[in-house]
Amino acid sequence: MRLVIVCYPTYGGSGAVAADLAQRLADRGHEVHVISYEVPFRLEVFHPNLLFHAVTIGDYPLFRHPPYTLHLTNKIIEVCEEFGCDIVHSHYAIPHAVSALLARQVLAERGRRLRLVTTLHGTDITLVGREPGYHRLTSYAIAQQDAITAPSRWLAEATVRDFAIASERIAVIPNAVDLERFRPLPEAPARRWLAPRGEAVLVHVSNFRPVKRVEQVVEAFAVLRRRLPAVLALVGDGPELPKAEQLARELGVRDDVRILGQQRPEAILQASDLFLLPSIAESFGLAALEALACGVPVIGYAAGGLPEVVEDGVSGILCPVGEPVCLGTLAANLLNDRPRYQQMRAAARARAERFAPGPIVDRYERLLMQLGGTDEQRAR
Ligand code: GMT
Repeated sequence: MRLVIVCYPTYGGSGAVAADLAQRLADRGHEVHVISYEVPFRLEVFHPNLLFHAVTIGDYPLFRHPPYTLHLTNKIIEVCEEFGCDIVHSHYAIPHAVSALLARQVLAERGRRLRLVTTLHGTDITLVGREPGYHRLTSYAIAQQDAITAPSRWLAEATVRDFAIASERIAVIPNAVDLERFRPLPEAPARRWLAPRGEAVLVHVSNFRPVKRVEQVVEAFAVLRRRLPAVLALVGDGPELPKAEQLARELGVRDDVRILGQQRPEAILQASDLFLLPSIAESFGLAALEALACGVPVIGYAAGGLPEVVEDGVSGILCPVGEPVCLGTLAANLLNDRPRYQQMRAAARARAERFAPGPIVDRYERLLMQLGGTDEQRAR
């Protein structure tokens, strides 16, 4: 296959999933062209069979907001024509699915037939996609795709409900985790640095947007901190981080919070005891899956697609939504019960092994191959 993958490059699940899939399809011999405005944070640029194409944005003074969607569309057309690609796989519907649709129309006029796939990731449906300013066009663009995927049944159902897409049109393909990169590491070097006095290490990894409810990470940590010596590692960066820091000060736990910025999450996860993820709704929770793969149980809310990843009471604990006291209390109880905690660590890794990349990439590959090629090839 020769295909284009369009994604966001920024620190976040959709870019990570897209970059990982691009590399694994390239490893299987497919020619993959990744398009974004920067190199996605998890993409190795010099990967065999994989090329990265940057969308360059003009700065004509008439435009207060440069029209990224048009630049992206033009880039998709250019790459498909130059390299003979006939499939565009968009990650995150807005605006990628719209650009891909427009590119398909333009290329049809020039005698090239494009097939389109969109993987919905979460807020493209649950927050942004529902906004009146986007809703009609997003609905239309999703409906026009040749195939649609979502990482959880929960997100597929939300799309059926809010975007009137027939449920049989959405394939649920979960996120995968690299089980080599994300694995338990006893005596992880970061532990002594984070917790020199042997404190418990709690961790949260995200892009610190409002949907992550980072203030509840801090509230839960403050509850737990009253029960046992502990530190909280915050990995990543984003608009809510200053608020989290301020709240830590107000709750008297700032000295126990390590603000680490963006870095390779596995080094910190391997040094951690529990992962906190109190999001309003994760469509899946790739960060939680990466924690499980490192043997770190997840403490979060029974909301969104998280219960499809974390089994309550087995590989983590899921509290009722919006109850940080429950998160902190149950996390402290768990850490104080060593046999139960050790059992949960083993269950966390075992759970993550159900999301090994091989079979998940097989599913994407099959779906893409069924769409691509000539009508005659597909009929065989
Ligand atoms: O929808 C988003 O917020 C964007 C996306 C990202 O780029 O961070 O995150 C989503 O996609 C991930 C990969 O499929 C999922 O694991 C995350 O749960 C999901 N985030 C949300 O639904 C909030």
